[in-house]
Amino acid sequence: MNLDLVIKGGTVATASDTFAADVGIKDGRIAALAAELDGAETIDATGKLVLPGGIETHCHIEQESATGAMTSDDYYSGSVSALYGGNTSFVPFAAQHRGQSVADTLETYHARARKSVIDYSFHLIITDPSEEVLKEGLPAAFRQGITSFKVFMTYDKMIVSDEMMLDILVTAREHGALTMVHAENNALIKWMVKRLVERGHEAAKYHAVSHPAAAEAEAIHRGIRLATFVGAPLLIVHVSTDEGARLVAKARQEGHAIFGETCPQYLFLTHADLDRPGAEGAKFCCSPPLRDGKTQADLWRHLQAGTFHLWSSDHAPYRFDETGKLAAGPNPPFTKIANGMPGIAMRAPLLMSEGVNKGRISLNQFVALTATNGAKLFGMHPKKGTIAIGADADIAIWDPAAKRTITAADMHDAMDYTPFEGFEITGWPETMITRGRVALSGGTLHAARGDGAFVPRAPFDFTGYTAPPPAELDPANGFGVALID
Ligand code: DUC
Ligand code: ZN
Ligand code: ZN
Repeated sequence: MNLDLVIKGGTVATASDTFAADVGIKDGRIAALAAELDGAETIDATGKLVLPGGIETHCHIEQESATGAMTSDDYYSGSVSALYGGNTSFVPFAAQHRGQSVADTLETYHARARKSVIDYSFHLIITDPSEEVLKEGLPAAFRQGITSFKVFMTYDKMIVSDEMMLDILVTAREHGALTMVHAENNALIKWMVKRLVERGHEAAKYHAVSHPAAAEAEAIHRGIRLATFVGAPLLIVHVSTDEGARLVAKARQEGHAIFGETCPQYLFLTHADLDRPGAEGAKFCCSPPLRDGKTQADLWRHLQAGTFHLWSSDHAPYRFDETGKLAAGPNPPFTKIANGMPGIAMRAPLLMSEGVNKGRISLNQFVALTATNGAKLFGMHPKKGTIAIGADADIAIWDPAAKRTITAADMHDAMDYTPFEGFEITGWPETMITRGRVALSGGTLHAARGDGAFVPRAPFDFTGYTAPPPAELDPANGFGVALID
């Protein structure tokens, strides 16, 4: 076979196996795995790790936030930053404004995404589940390969009621889509905010106080009960508490298709960062908020135990200036600070350094959390997310021993800060290959604007989730009527 490119002498790892092999690439796909291969071009990977390229499945790119602020990263800078951080695909959000059709929403984001240097898809954020959206918009999106939807249980501009959420879950279930949820109790947060503001507590650190763990736990519990009632799969994004994680683990143990995601900020930062001098705390405002040291340890344990399927950045980049965090002035009250922080380039390196290199998780768990699980949950596997014959040649070659002190310039995004400034880490993705092309090597970008392509995705795969549908929804029971007759 005439191979176009061979990655020679590296240690290959997938979500299940680690082995020494050369990887042969032809026409953008993995064509051979063998002890010795030759090709037209070779990359020497001696001493390096050859891993599936990361798939970032939670990031906000060229998206208006809940408060109306635009993210600093567009699809070019966001995708470049993702690539530098070891990713070969990403799935940002396409956010529907109330009153907007799904078709119009998707058209807007397709136009924005054309600049991407890596492959992409979108999760649709649904804020207005009208009859038209449920009956026509979502099914049409699904036919185009958009097989995940996100809903918010908080934020006045985004929130859906429990009733609306049930409608969305049932529609998703019917069409094989996965619903994602931002789970925090809106009323509890508003009640806390009011009390804090009345007492003059408006500094950034009170953001964490206003979003207590109870708000997350209550909403996760409710979200899971709604999803399991209608037999729909549900992914709880950015879980930040032990209680929330336990709810996810319990539901899955009971056979339900309930999944969890957590993010680096909840394991590497704490609410003490919100109390940095001056307005610096604004850089660390995200929702759910940063928690405490005990929670960090709890979340590591959940990561090790398999509670979480996904490790995502929740990259939501707002600059530390009047276009972003300081839009309400140089010393904004916490109620007027855009929620979110950047991190798409640090998601995988932080986990490699502090997870794999410190012996907390295996290399195979790393691959699962950063690439394979996302590909499977979101219908991109086996084209994406693994190293196997026939898969797209989306590969990250890591130097596991490279040492870095993190600076904002390393992020290659459109931001003016990184919350991880000064972190010392070991392990760095040094060569990136996207569909067989060297997209990044030796710190130099080779990928061009528009090299990325839209990836239509398959339906959610229910295999292995055994909980029966509730009797109330079972036609054989007359939708529950038989139970009371
Ligand atoms: N939720 C997110 O998922 N990202 C940024 C802000 C938020 O509230
Ligand atoms: Zn969210
Ligand atoms: Zn997010």
